[in-house]
Amino acid sequence: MDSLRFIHAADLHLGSSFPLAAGAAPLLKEHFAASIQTAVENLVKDAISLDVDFIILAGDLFDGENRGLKNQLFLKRKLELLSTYNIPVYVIFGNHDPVEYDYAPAGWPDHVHIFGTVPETKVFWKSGKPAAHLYGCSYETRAVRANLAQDYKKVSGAPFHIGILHGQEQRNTDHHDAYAPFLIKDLKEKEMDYWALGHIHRGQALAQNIYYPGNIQGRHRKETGKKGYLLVSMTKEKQVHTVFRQAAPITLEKMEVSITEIDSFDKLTDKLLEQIETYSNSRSLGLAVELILSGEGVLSSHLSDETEREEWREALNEIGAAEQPFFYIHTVQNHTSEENEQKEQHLFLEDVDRAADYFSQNPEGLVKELTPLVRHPLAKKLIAKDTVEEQELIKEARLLIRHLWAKGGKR
Ligand SMILES: [Mn+2]
Repeated sequence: MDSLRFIHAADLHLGSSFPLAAGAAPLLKEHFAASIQTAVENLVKDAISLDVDFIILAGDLFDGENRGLKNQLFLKRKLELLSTYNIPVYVIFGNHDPVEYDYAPAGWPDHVHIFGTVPETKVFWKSGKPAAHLYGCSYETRAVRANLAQDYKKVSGAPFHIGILHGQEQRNTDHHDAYAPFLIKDLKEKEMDYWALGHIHRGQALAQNIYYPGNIQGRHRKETGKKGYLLVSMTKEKQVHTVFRQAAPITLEKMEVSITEIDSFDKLTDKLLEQIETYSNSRSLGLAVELILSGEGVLSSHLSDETEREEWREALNEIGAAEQPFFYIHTVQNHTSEENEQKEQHLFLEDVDRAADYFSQNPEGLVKELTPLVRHPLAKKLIAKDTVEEQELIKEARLLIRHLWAKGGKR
């Protein structure tokens, strides 16, 4: 029995838009628009140069249900390159690209194996022998609430067994709207050698052989950090080893800079530029930054002025557009205060702190408070419930209230 080496990717979301790049220079906008395609090209190039056994794409290859004919033809063309190298591709579709939708069919090359909408087994052959069984299931419609994993059936006859699933771990009550929900124990019971998951955009391991690779390119402000795929190796002894590899040309980051002891905008700019330097890496075409300004000092009153803040952001982005790799500040959050402001304590602020502490220790209480809000038709357009990170929300709310309070006091 041989060892096995393959690429596990998911959530390409081809066709996705980049609203955060709306105000960027035209060339940068083009880079954002092409970034997912570039990430896919990087993945295909790597598969060839690493000479992997196969590639798994675990759902949401396309962002929209109609898939887009251009996106389909692009992906097909790129995957065709793998045929000469004998690298098959195993595909399931997820909630963004369910099978039962009237999209224009583009067709797939023969070495691209698509799983149907009931769990099925596909055989990977190597040197004339079955080398792995792959199990997968595509979404029929957008909202699949059934525990698909439960219906996967391990079939003997190959040395390796790999489950492919687009879905979400069923945790507490707050995840009752999860897609293809499962418990980690459901997956473990199947005794697969590896579970290739998709759907959650932050790469993570649920167990030593159950992984989400994360999406291939960050698109929204929450999708920060390096994005790419997992290179998975399995030894004859079924030892799993994964290495994350970057495929995304553009990285999104959240960066905090303090204004404390800084008395001019050129000094603040230098400080920020130094910080940006530390983020550059070899595959990067550019960096998209959400800037959080913190601390207290003389620049605070100017940063509170939206016009001045925007002018500074524009000046920074002119520098950023000319850099290689480029950087683009898509948002500036001002959490600064003037000197002494933060030292004033007040009963109201003490209450705010108490509430923040309470909710950070009881996040389920916050979820309960938030539910009517995120279900409101107007709010729904602005907040996607699954993108709310409770601890971060509490921190931001606390800073915002303090900031507004301090401003109001001076009027
Ligand atoms: Mn999904």
